[in-house]
Amino acid sequence: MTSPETTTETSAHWGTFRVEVAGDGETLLRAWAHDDDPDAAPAIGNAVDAHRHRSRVARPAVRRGWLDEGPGADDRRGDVDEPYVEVDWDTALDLVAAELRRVRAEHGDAAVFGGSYGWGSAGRLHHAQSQLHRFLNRTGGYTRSVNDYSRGASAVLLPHLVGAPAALDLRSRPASWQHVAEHTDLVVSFGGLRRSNTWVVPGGHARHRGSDLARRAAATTAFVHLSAQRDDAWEELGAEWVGVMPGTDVALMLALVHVLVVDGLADEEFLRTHCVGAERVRAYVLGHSDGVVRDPEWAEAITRTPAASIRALAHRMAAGRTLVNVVYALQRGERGEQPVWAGLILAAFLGQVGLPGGGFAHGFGSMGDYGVGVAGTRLPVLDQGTNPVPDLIPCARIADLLLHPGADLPYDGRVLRMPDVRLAYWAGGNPFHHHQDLRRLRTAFRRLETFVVHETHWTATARHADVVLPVASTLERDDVAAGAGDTRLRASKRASRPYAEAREELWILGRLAERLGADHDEGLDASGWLRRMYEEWRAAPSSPPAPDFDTFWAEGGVDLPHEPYTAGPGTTGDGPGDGPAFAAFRADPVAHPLATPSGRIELVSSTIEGFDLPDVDAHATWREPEQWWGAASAATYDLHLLCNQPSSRLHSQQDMGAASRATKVAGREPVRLHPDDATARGLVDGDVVRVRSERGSLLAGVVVTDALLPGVAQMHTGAWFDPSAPDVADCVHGNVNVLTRDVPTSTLTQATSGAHVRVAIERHDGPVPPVRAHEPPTFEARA
Ligand SMILES: Nc1nc2c(c(=O)[nH]1)N[C@H]1C(S)=C(S)[C@@H](COP(=O)(O)OP(=O)(O)OC[C@H]3O[C@@H](n4cnc5c(=O)[nH]c(N)nc54)[C@H](O)[C@@H]3O)O[C@H]1N2
Ligand SMILES: Nc1nc2c(c(=O)[nH]1)N[C@H]1C(S)=C(S)[C@@H](COP(=O)(O)OP(=O)(O)OC[C@H]3O[C@@H](n4cnc5c(=O)[nH]c(N)nc54)[C@H](O)[C@@H]3O)O[C@H]1N2
Ligand SMILES: [Mo]
Repeated sequence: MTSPETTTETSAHWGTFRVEVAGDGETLLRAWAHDDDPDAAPAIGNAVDAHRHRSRVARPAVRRGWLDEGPGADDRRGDVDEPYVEVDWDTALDLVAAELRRVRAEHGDAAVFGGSYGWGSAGRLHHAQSQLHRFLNRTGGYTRSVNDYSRGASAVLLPHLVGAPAALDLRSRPASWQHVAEHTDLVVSFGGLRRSNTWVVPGGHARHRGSDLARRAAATTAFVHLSAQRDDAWEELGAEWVGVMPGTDVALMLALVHVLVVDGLADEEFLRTHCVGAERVRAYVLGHSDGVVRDPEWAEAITRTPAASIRALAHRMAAGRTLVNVVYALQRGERGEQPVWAGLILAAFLGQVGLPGGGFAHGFGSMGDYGVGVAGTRLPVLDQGTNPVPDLIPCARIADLLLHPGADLPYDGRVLRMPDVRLAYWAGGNPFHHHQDLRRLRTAFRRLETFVVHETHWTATARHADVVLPVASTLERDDVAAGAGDTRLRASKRASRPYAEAREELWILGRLAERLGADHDEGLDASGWLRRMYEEWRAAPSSPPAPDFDTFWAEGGVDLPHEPYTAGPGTTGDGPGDGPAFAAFRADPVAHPLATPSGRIELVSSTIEGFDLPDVDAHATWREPEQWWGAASAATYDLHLLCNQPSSRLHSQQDMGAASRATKVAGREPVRLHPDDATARGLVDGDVVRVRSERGSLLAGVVVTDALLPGVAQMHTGAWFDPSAPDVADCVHGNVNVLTRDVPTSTLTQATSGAHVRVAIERHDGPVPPVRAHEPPTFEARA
């Protein structure tokens, strides 16, 4: 007899939702929004298909070539036809343990790369990277990675310009939406204010309140968004669109500064008392240093934004309380730190940094926890221990690391020596989704001796691994979940038994540690760990009053104290939401200096100037991106392709689900084109096209729309890599990262530049190969 269906609450990066599981304890019947969530994400619609999809990893699997011939560089890694052999857990764990022992003994602990960048799943205990790092730390350490793909360039730049504490405020304690509603006349956003992006918060989000707060702000505040896409801002904001070509915002910002300077609108007093370097910036925009006047006419030629619009915008910005917002995407390009720097310079010339609702923001429209306030508490954590290995790379330099062991890498004024990595261990990320130039990445991974991957699904990354270990999904395990700025710490309860032989990472790494003579799980299973983490959190002085674990679990969560506003010492009293560092600094820059060499905002950074880098100057400057150089290349690759975040999924996660599939065109990732560009190529809606860059090619399905500027095309990231018909295209499903260039933002920041790439688009005539991205590999008997 089967028991009746059960309903459970679960947490994902795209929010809390409910699922119903059939009496077999296995079949997911449906998934739907939580009543508590006023703006639930469509990605919930992927859960049912993803749960028992044929692409789930069922059993530990070992790549045939590696199993038969042992560890070593291998060009078969990642081949669609490369078979896997399923083995039992003991065999798989023995193989991985022996290989870790061998690599550490022969090549040292730095030969193990465990950076393992990626989003994995929500949940404080089963967070895949935390689990992996803890395990690797306890067994000798590993080469790690720092920063992220999200805002890797800003993370390095901003501490130089405003000091680390204020940079942290810009990241997590910015002006809130309420603040904007109360104080701000005009929000000028470089990059769209995309509602879809705010459905996502790392770690989870009990209630998506941002959209309601934004709607309320729209009643009192005007919004302008500068983007190559008209529909890049959430409709209810009523934002005015100003078109700008991708990658050119710095020119536009410099021209705005130019207008402020020549029309006497700059806040000279603020620049004198709170900033350093205004004189040099002024000389630069006026062309005193090199004869190039950065006025609106100069900018129009680069940005295609009419000079008159630029002039009018500058005057509007100076007329009231203005917040300059730069979305993350802008710094995911060549010299990606420059638009962030120029945006801050623009805000400084307006003189409103530190005033409620004025100044500079970096994240509205990028992430759901931005501007919704902060949780007045820390969250439960799994102790990762310490890593005895000092070696590191910025995460977006993964291919360089594998291709150039021993080479030097300039980074943030230092030189990193890249270690000789032999084994990479990945849990909770999908580099064959997130990294650029997948052909190059594949070459890099083929040089490894061993690649171990934990996955729920047979992603492209799993398909490149030598050993794949199946992991239980969020729906298949108990956890506690919350994101930064969350309003509730939730019990995220197991809804279904794990698929086939999938196991929790806690168990997998616990058994591996035993084989290596170490202790990972301290004898506790998940329920023991959850109790311990929760009770340690509850006992901490900074934690709110909370019931004991059993009560918390039975009640399904505990509400967290929430500060919609943040106030710091020495705030102006003008409003409660002053970012703590900036408000205090504004009120008294001598008593509350920023943590920069000058104590002020460094429009010119003497530190960065001292690094003497070939591609970064002492202040933000405009230089034409390298990939635009060369008339031949510009003529061949005549469209700018924007590669931005998908609306109906998180990155590549659950791409096989119904919500994601519903967005596909001709079964492939859509590419959007302006009608002029479509007509010039004889394309109509639904056509299959080949999109080519100097790095690779893909097939995509055409959507014609006048929401784009002519000359600009757009695709979302996250379609699963499908290299099954290489004679037709490098990816027949539409993963944009076969097109993007694996060049760093700069020698200062070494972050990803994948947000845009120049491409050619043409109709694909001839047979259209089937999409095989979501098929598992072929399995063979061990023999
Ligand atoms: N061209 C271009 N590229 C980009 C971007 C762009 O704008 N343009 N954006 C970049 C950005 S900002 C980011 S953050 C990255 C995102 O890159 P990733 O974070 O790598 O992408 P995800 O698809 O979220 O990958 C997470 C993987 O973890 C797996 N997973 C889920 N739960 C678990 C678990 O419990 N255990 C284990 N072991 N695995 C689990 C999922 O199946 C999935 O394959 O992409 C970057 N790439
Ligand atoms: N639904 C959903 N939400 C997500 C994610 C997801 O995968 N799905 N991913 C999350 C993650 S990890 C991150 S880091 C954030 C990323 O947040 P963002 O980086 O803000 O997101 P994107 O969608 O990549 O880019 C936002 C918009 O910026 C515009 N843009 C791109 N380049 C330029 C430029 O050079 N100039 C101007 N003016 N505009 C430009 C594009 O038109 C694009 O639509 O999103 C998060 N939110
Ligand atoms: Mo990200």
